[in-house]
Amino acid sequence: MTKPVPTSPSTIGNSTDPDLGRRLEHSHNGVAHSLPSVSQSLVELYRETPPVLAPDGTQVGPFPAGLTPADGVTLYRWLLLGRVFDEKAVHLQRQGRMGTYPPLVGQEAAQAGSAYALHPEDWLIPSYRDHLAARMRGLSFRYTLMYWMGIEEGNRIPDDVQVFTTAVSIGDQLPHATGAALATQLLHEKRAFIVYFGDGATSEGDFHESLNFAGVYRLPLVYFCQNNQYAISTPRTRQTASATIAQKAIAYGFPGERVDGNDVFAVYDAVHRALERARAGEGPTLVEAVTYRLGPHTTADDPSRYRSKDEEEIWAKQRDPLLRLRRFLQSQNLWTDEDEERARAEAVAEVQQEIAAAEAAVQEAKRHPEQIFDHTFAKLPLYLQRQRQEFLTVTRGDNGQS
Ligand SMILES: Cc1ncc(C[n+]2csc(CCOP(=O)(O)OP(=O)(O)O)c2C)c(N)n1
Ligand SMILES: [Mg+2]
Repeated sequence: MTKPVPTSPSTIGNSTDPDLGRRLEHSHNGVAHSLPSVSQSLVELYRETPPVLAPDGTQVGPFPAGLTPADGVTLYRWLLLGRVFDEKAVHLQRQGRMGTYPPLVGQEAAQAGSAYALHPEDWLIPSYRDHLAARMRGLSFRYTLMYWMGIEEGNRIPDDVQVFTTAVSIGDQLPHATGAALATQLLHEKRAFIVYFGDGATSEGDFHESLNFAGVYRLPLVYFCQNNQYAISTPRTRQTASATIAQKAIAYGFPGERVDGNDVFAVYDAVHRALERARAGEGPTLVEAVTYRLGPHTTADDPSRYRSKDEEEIWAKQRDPLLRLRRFLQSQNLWTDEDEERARAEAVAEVQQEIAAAEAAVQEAKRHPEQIFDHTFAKLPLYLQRQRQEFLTVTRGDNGQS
């Protein structure tokens, strides 16, 4: 099913470097010694997932075990829901009804293919762009909207939803995932965790500490990197000199797999196998889903300042994950224009209902900007007391005695 793909053999595995042994001998003060041999074939830890759908929707590989073309219909509905939500959320922000918002457009297949592989007992640990994945795990969009509308109720996840809170601080969620997976292991529970993060997060110390620990303790954890080519304006090529992100797993002693993140079936395949490994006690896996952020980093960003229209068009017109899956389904007579219309209308209805619920919650919460001064310190430091006073004077014209 998968083939080992050597990236740079002479630097990865000593088995592929015939000179290495000779160079290591006599390396210290002329005293002959040799290193213990590496038992694991390092190159075999790296995989590329075989594609299932070509960008034009043609099937080029077998379906992953357990999936049928009919699953494609369910998955397509999810992809469409994600896109409709995204469109509406951006409009809300543009209308001044939401502070800021990080769009997921372009990453629907990566999120849906991975979340679809989870079992009910598994946990999903998101970053801040994983609205569709979280929704698939039962987190209503109203929570995502409340969060970005600025009320903390958005991060109060219902007890029956196995999704962690939104993590905006880059990489923070990775050690959390490690800890949660360790707890599950200590409790002998049969469940897996999947943690979502971006290409930029792989430069954080948290990423390396988390992977190192998980590798040593063989934790039931899937690291799911959506490599969307950018960390705000920093392109992937400036993020790391590694040829791939998946290969970083080799350093921590567990498999890394690179998959076309816009091929929803291939993503499912890679994540499904990684979760099975985790549940079977075989340890973590790093999955790199290669995708593209079609929108801005957030609604406060202007991508035209750091990337070309030509580049965007290639991904939008030739590699759109929705178009790819829809073309496939249509070629199988599994999807019609009427299906599309109906599914879109259903998605719009759901999202509108969620927007209404979120806006009602914001009204009810009766938050005021000065409350940002209230919950960090037991006793507000003098300089913040002054800022609060100044804020109240400017915005309300009162003396701040309230
Ligand atoms: C610790 C930390 N440093 C910097 C930031 C500012 N910041 C917000 S998003 C972002 C880029 C993250 O890129 P990536 O991990 O690729 O995720 P993406 O936004 O592409 O999904 C940065 C640097 C932050 N939120 N947290
Ligand atoms: Mg990124």
